[in-house]
Amino acid sequence: MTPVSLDSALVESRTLGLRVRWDRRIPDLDGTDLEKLKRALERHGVLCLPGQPVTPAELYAFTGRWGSVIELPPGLALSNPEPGFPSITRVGNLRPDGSIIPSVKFAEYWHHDGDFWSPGRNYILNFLASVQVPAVGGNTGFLDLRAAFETLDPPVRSELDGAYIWVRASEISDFKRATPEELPPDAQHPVLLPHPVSGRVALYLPDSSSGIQRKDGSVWGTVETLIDAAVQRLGIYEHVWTPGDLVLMDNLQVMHRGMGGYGDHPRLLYRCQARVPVSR
Ligand SMILES: O=C(O)CCC(=O)C(=O)O
Ligand SMILES: [Fe+2]
Repeated sequence: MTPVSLDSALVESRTLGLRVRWDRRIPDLDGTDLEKLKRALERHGVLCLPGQPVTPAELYAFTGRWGSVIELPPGLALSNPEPGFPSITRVGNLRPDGSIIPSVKFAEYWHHDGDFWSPGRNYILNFLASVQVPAVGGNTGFLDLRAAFETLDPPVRSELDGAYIWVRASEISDFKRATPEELPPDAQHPVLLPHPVSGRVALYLPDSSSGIQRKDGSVWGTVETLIDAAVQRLGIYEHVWTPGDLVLMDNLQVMHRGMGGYGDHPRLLYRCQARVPVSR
C-alpha cells in the first residue's frame, strides 16, 4: 500500500493499517499534526507510520503525548521488559543481550490489550515499533470490530443489546504470579461498545470463562462464535512488518493477534501503551 499524507488519511475511506507518510521524525511532530494523527487513528483503528525507527526513549515520549503511559505492576508485566524502560515490552523472542527465547508463542490469539480493566480505564492505545523482522512469519493480525458490529445480522444485534462479558484478572494465565493487591477488580464490559470519542459502536469481545451473558444473565454463547464469524465475513488485515514501522492501534476498535510462524528467527517489536482518559 502506497503511503498517503496525513491530510489524506483524514478523508480516506476507512482501511485498517493505512500507511501515513511523515517526512520528519516522530519526535518532531508538532501539536497540530498530533491532533490530526489522533483523528486519523480514530477514523482507521490502526495506522502505520513507515520509516520511523525510534529509540525506547523516543517511543516512551511519543506514547506519553496520547495519554498516561501504562506501567504494569511486576506480577502483571510480561517477562521481557526493555532495560531501563519498565513500560516498554520487548515483543517477540529477542532478549536484551541478543539471545533468543526459544519457541515464543506470545499473544497468538485474538484479544484486546487492557480488557482486564473496567470500562473507563480500558481505552488503551498500543504503539508498536518494529526493530527486527524475522526471515519468515511474525505478522500481526487485526480484526475490525466496528465493521463486525455493522455487519451483524439484525436479530443477533438485538440479542446482544445489553449483553455483557465479565473479565476476571485472577483467571488470566499470564497473571499467575500476581499478588492479590496487584490484580485489578473484576471488570464487566458491554459487548456493544460506543467509542468514547466518536460514539460509533464496535463489538468488544474479551475472553471470559462465563462467556457472553444476556441482559437477564443467561448465557448467549462464547466470544469465539462472534470472532470466527467476523473473520469469515470481513477477513482480517495482516500487517507485514518492515523495520522502522511504527504501528498505532486502538484497542476499542480492533482486536489483534500475533500470527506466529517465526519459529526461532529473531523478532523484536518495542511495545508501549497509553491510557486515554475518558470523560463520563
Ligand atoms: O506479536 C504480535 O504480533 C502481537 C503482540 C501483541 O499482542 C501486543 O504487542 O500487544
Ligand atoms: Fe496484544
